[in-house]
This record gives sequence, structure tokens and C-alpha cells, in this order.
Amino acid sequence: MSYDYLRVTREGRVGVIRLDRPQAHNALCNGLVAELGRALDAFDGDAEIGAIVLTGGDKVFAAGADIGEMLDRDMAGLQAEDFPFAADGGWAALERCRTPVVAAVAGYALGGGCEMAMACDLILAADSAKFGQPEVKIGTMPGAGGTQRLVRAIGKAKAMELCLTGRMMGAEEAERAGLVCRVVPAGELETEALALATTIAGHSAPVVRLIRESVNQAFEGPLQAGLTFERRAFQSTFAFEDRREGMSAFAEKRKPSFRHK
Ligand code: DAK
Repeated sequence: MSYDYLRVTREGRVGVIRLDRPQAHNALCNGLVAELGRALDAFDGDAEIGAIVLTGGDKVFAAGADIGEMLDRDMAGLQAEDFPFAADGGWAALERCRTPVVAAVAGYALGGGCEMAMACDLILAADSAKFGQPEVKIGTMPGAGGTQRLVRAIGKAKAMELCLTGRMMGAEEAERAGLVCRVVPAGELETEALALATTIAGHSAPVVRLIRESVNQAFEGPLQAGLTFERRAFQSTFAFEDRREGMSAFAEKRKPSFRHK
């Protein structure tokens, strides 16, 4: 598959998608979002891929939706296509992707860029990362999870401040607030993101899928339902060959060799 706005590579069991529209600070034009959907669907359907890294450039992850493209849009049109779920289903592909996606963020992750990072499973930040929801400054508001995922990730007080003022939050503050799992020096982001994704991809794929779904239950639903889901998910790992292999390997003091089934 060829792409105009992405660079797509693979490193072992890790798929790497790099947003690559530097002249527009990786603004998320429809073409880019559509390509992202295709790349994600391809990796998600590939049994040889166990984790995905989604990243941008050194100075910008993504500066949000393409303001030029939105300028002349009207409400009826946005509603008809359920923007941003249009663009050939690019956003929807991110929401439904079952392979863990690590967002590796350097520089600006603003508006739709911050929302895109938050729609991933975890965010690894370079010390240069800046997160924000500046839509209010251009007369609109977050529309792809900014007022919802940000509140769940960092709490109402800080999320309210960021959304109402458009202030950017640096990497250290984002880590303290719980938005990112870790901050690394900018020059090490790519290596660290790959190492993180490679660790995930080295574990049993069906078990990873269950853990991911279970953590998301905690993020999205009530506690009792989540605890029940977790218990059933745990029990169902005993249906996998990889569960027996993992425990046998521990008992035999060797490394497990997972076959992802
Ligand atoms: N869209 C289009 N072009 C952009 C852009 C954007 N979001 N951000 C930057 N660019 C372009 C600039 O126009 C400039 O292009 P040229 O003038 O060189 O042709 C180039 O990228 C470099 O930008 P700057 O010259 O501004 O660079 P600086 O380093 O000075 O500043 C910046 C970097 C990131 C602070 C600044 O560019 C900036 O503030 N950009 C806009 C950030 C922003 O407001 N983002 C939020 C966009 S609104 C929805 C779902 C989702 C969304 C909306 C609706 N529905 C469900 C309805 C999402 C909305 C958004 O994300």
C-alpha cells in the first residue's frame, strides 16, 4: 500500500505508523485520516503484528484537524457525515483497533492531535511534548474525545482548565497528571517506543487483547461490571495454549515461547 501522508514500516512484530505531513504540522486533513484508517486496519488484521506505534515528527505529533479544510464547512454537512468519523472511517478504525497502539508524542499534540493520542492505548511522551485542546481559541470545541477522555485521564479540574483556556501542558505536567505513561528524552523517543511496543508484542496476543479490553472496561464503565468482566477474562486465559506455556516456562526456569493461541 502506498501513502501520501504517512510512513508505514514494521520492526519485527511491531507496526510503525508515522504521520508525515510536515509542511502543515501534521494537520489531520481528510486524506491523512483516511490513510491512517487503512494502515491501522491492515496492521490490526495481520497476525504477525502484536503492537502498533503511532508517531509524528520531532516537533509536532499533530496540530489538530486541518483548519483550512474546516473553514467553509457547515453544520448540516458535518452532521450528515458524522465528522470526524467520515474520511473513509479513519477515526473509527482507531477506535475499533484491537491491537495495542502506543502513541509516541514529540512536540505539539493539539486539538484532534491530542484526541488522537488519547484514543490510543497509551501515550509515551518525549520531554518536548505539549498537549492541549486549543479549539476554544478558534471559536469551536473538542469533538473527538477531548472533553471526555481528557477528564477521565487527568480529572475534571485540569481538563476543564485546558479546554476552557486552550493552555498547553508540557510533558512533565502531563505525566504528573496521568495523561502519559512515561517521559523520555526527545532523542530516545523512537527507541523507547519501539522497545515498549516490542515488549507488548512479545506477549501472548490473545492474552494482551483481554488485558487491554479489561483495562478499558475500568476506564469506561462501573466497577462491579469491570470486576466481573476481569474475572471472566482471567478465567478464559486458561483456554489458551499460551497460558500453559507461560506457567510451564516459569516452573522450568526458561523463557516462554508464545504461539499466540
Ligand atoms: N490546520 C491546518 N494547518 C495548520 C494547523 C492546523 N491545525 N496547524 C498548523 N498548520 C500550518 C500553519 O498554517 C503553517 O502553514 P504555512 O503558513 O507555513 O503554510 C504551518 O502549519 C506551520 O504552522 P505555524 O507557522 O503556525 O507554526 P508555529 O511553530 O508558529 O506554531 C502551532 C505551531 C501548533 C502552535 C500553531 O501552528 C497552531 O496553533 N496551530 C493550530 C493548533 C490548533 O488550533 N489546533 C486545533 C485545531 S481544531 C470534530 C472533531 C475533531 C475536531 C473538530 C471537530 N467533530 C467531531 C465535529 C478537531 C478540531 C481541531 O483539532
